[in-house]
Amino acid sequence: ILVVAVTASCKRAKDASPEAIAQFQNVIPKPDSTVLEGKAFELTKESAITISGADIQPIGQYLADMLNKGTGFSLSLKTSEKAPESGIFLTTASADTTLGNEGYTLTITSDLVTIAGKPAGLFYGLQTLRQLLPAAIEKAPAASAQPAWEIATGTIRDVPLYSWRGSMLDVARHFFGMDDVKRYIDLISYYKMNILHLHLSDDQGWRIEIKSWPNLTKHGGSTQVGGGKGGFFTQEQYGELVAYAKSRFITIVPEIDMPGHINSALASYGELNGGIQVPKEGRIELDLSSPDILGTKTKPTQLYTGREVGFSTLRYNKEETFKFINDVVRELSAITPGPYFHVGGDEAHVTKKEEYIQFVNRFTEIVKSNGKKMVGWEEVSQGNVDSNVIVQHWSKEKYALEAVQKGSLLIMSPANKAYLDMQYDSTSRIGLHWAAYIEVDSAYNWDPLTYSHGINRENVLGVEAPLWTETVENMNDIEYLVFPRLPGYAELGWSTGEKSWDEYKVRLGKHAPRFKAWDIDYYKSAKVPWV
Ligand code: TNX
Repeated sequence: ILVVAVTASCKRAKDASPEAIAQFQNVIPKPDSTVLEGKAFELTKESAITISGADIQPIGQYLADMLNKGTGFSLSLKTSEKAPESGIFLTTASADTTLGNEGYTLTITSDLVTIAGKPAGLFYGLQTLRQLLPAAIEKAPAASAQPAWEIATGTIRDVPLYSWRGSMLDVARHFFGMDDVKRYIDLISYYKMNILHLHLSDDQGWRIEIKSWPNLTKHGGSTQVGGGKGGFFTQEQYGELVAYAKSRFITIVPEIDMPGHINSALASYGELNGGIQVPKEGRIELDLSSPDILGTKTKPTQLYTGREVGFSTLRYNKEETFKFINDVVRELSAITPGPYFHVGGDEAHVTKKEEYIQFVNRFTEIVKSNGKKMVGWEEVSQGNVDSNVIVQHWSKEKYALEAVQKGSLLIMSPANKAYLDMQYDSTSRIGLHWAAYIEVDSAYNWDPLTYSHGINRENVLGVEAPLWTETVENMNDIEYLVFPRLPGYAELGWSTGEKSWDEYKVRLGKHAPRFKAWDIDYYKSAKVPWV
């Protein structure tokens, strides 16, 4: 007995370093409850990762890959339903029935780190664990790799506030390829977002292959704002993005913007044209000898490379148009495992109001008959929307209220708070400012619940921060506008309880070493105390 006691006392855990304790306080989004104990857990090359069952093997492997990359270790996976004595344990068996699908508990003792929850919860728990480690974990190790990585002991219990925590990437105004979209997925997943809304079509470009209407990408995808070469995803590539997102518990929401914002389709198939004039500045004059536009029955429009909105519309009085819509929704739905299909519906300024409403009603039927739940920008609330439709609020309160009265759930994306393409201030090198200048504090200082009047908690599905890309040409541009605002949107979507910019900005400032480790070209706002 004496020997046991001596052994135990020798093993008594040492205290955590001030750095490890600080990491515990700096998690974004802020966890629901955090209890710091302050001893030290050490991750070494001997640490094993144990998973409770084969069903969560990919999550275990994601964790192993992340840790091995950062530490230079070769940690491997074991499977056991029973908690091991040491190392890291991921388990889907949790006594806490209030965690839901996305909640988790993270318990760190000096010997063992345990994450418990459903698969999505485990994934979010390991993102938290990642933030408890030093920022150096995010980079391949230097030659002088450290032998032990410390985490402070304590307990975190965490459940998200909203089920829709998203960002939108506009790949239509400028096209972004596979690597960029994957990086975007990685970046948003780090902050526990679960939705990537891809804006796949607009006046300037059509970015997803539709096999029954091949000219959409062949011709309609051939340019972009400013006249660059554009591009598109094949259906196979799109499937790869969907799978990549899924492995990070992100659902892709595809958007085909209709009946406006549609010039790239009208340029590809003239019979769809509702009779428009393409703005002179930015249009590519028609080359009638081009094989791309031969074979179309009606004269197509010119391709458009400018930045104006609201000038195009599908032709309403023709069944061919609805065949087109159904073909697009059918093909894209078939390669989209997620439950949603976004039909756009915004800024259809040249569509007659009665026709607009009929379009929305037809979209509702078509999307439903293809097995998806319809999402639309707020203007769609003028149609026969109901609880089967999700409405994305971006500008006018009356539309948000109309949607709520009709029973639709809202996604909150108010342009003057949540638009990632808005400039920070008048000196920002890219971005627009029609809705507002959005400094990092302003991006954080609003409440999705009280932003619009007359809206209750049960009406709000969540928060989404869209990045429109008229002025965004490459990944550096994306990163400059998205960081450091995105972690704030993630926190508004995830964290319960009072929010204070003064408290948040300190945590945000402490993420600078992580941004640097990922080579993110972030905006160094003077409002944030960067470390
Ligand atoms: C408005 S917001 C748009 C987009 C533009 C954006 C630029 C919305 C639903 N439509 O077409 O890209 O402003 O900020």
